[in-house]
Amino acid sequence: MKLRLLHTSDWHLGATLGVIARDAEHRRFLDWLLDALERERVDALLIAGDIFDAANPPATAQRLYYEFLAQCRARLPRLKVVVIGGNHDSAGRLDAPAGLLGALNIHVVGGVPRRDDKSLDFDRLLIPLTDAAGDIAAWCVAMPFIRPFDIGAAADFIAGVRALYGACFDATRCRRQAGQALVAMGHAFMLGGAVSDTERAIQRGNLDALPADVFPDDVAYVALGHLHRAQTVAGRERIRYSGSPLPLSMTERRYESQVVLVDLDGERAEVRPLPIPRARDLQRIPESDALPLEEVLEALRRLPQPTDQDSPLPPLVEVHVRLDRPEPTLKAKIDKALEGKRAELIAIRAAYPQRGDAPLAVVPVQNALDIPPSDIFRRCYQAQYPGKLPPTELCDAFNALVEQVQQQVPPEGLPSSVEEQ
Ligand SMILES: [Mn+2]
Repeated sequence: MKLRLLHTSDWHLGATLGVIARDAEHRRFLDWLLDALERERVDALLIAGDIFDAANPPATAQRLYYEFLAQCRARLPRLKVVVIGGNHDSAGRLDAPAGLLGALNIHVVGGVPRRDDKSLDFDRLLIPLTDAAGDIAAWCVAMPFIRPFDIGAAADFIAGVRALYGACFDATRCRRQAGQALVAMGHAFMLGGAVSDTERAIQRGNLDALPADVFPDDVAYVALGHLHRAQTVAGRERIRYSGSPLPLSMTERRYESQVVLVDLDGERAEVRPLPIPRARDLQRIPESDALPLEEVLEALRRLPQPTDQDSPLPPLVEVHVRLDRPEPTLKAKIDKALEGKRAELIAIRAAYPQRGDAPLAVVPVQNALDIPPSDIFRRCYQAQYPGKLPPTELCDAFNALVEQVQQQVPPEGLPSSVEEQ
């Protein structure tokens, strides 16, 4: 029994970079994805969490999501879609239309589903995937992002997660027949993963990182979300992060965005990454450390002018300047050098070497709310203790607090987190 899956994750619909919305890039990705699903004759699309960038996403982001799902139904009537919630998603918001979407063969699991008696709802966690002939070729364990309150009385977080997955695998083995593959989804931080700066919630440092053996050997493929760089886990080809479809920060600008095609044949899985065309480049000028202003201006003047063949989305540019004194006309000089160029300025970062290793960020097109809370925390600490970095335990505790606040369901009508404001 053969089945083809397409694995993607971490779309972060509604994300911005500075004040620049990413909707146009997301739309291009989703159009490309629809074509790929059709061309590759995919049977099931697995979306492994962080559909949205925030728990309370803007209407434009929700429209992208629902229009994509509608297009899936219109163009690929047989395609099964499985969506799990990530740490950025509101489980409740994702689950609200689950009944309606279920009628359209779109299976959504926003939060760990439980029945009235608090037992796991396996009818929602275990999803049969059917092949072109309509026969069940695989079972998918659709486990969303697991929050501490999901694990109940388990000794620790890892033991709790292991027990949750274990219960699902046991329940699947009861339903599954010979020749049917076992597939798992998850939105989690796995031990040894390569992290970027936009993956919120490295809870309690790396203490909660999951070992790969949470997934037993009879699981043919594990479709993971959370880390934004595409990667395998613990050297195992069939436990993968697809990574996000577009770079969400400057740190991610060189990631090779991809989705993963998985061919299941009984219990064997054949994996083939499919590169995603980049809709818009992110550039740091200069690529090396910050340079003196004149050299930076020269580099900006060398940038190309727009031509007719260009894509309509000019690169997003972050400029790094080394200054030895305040430069009141810095922004004006940079704007002038960029006049008529094919570039959109998102930030100027100025470093004053004599102040030690704490560069002062000049953020002309952002407001304070776009600065990550961890940055603000570090700056406050350094204002009190000049030249010192806050200890790791203190940063972990602060990040855990931020995470708690951001995951709280906001009162009606209020934005849920700082990104929303
Ligand atoms: Mn993410």
